[in-house]
Amino acid sequence: MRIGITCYPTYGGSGAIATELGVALATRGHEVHFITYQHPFRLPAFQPRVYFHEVDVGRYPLFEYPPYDLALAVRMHEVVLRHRLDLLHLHYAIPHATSAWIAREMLRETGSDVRLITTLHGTDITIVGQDPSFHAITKFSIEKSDRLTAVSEYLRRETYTAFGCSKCDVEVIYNFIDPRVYDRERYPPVLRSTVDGARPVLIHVSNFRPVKRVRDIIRIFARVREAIPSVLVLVGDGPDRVHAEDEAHQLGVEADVSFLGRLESVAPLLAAADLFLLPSQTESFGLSALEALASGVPVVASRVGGLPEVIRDGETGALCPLGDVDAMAQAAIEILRDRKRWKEMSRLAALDARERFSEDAIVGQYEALYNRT
Ligand code: GMT
Repeated sequence: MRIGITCYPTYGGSGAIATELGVALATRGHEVHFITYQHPFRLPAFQPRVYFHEVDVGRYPLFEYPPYDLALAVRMHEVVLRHRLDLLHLHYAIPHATSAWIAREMLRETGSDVRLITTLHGTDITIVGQDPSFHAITKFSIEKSDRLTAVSEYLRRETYTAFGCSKCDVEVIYNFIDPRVYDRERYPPVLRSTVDGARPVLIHVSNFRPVKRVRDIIRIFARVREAIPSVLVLVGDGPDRVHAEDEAHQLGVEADVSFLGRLESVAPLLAAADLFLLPSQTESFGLSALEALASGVPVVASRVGGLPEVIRDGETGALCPLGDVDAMAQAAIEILRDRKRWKEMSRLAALDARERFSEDAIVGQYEALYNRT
């Protein structure tokens, strides 16, 4: 098949999964065309059958807000025609599903067509899509898609609740990991040699948006550190990084907190970590948690959104009430203190991630969906 994929190319779960799906589809013989404004951050430099088409919005002094949605629609229209694409797979509804609908209307004017599949990832439904400025266009655009998928049961339910979508048939296709990449045994202990090798390593990876509650991460760590000498490694960057830095300073734990910034490959770091923290306000799936579990790292998280579908409470990690820093710290201490229990959790986490979220099985589900569309 010839498949167009549009996603946010920047640091984040939806762009990561869209890119990995595209690469996996190309490995299976499909031709894949990424259409977006930047080279997706997880796209390797060269991959047979993978192409990248950059969307250029241009600049004109009249535009305070250059119309990216329209430039994207025009590029989609052009790429579909030139490369005879069978379908466009849109990751994150806004504005991708809307631009794709415009492109398809343009194609239909001249007797061509393309099928549209939209994958809902999270805040496109739970936050941005519910903003009055975007609600009507989100509902319209998802209803115009030929197929809709959501990355968790939770997100599927939220879609019906938020949009009352009588015309939508939302299918759940979970996010996935490549078990060869997220493998504890595979990497040399780089992280261990930079932090004090004997202390447990707590880790968090995200885009540091308010939804991640990064201050809570520092507060949890400060409590854990009082009970167990340990270190915290933070990977990623975003608007709330500065708040996390302030909190670390105020709580006097900054010497044991490392801010590594954005990194392309997190698997080697996860392989050296002991515990992943994800106290998010909401999380439709939590791809970073899945990557940690697959790497044998138990996850302590808030019991919100789709996280209970990914983390098995008491078996592969712990789920605590939202904002309950004390409960999360206590859960972390209990897991880290008992090495035998940690080992069992680590083993189960890697096993469960492979059994339920392996790339092969999930990419097969997308292929089956494409064939039905
Ligand atoms: O929705 C967002 O704010 C960002 C989005 C992204 O692009 O990273 O994250 C969402 O999609 C991920 C991939 O499906 C999920 O793992 C995240 O849980 C989800 N984020 C939220 O629901 C906050």
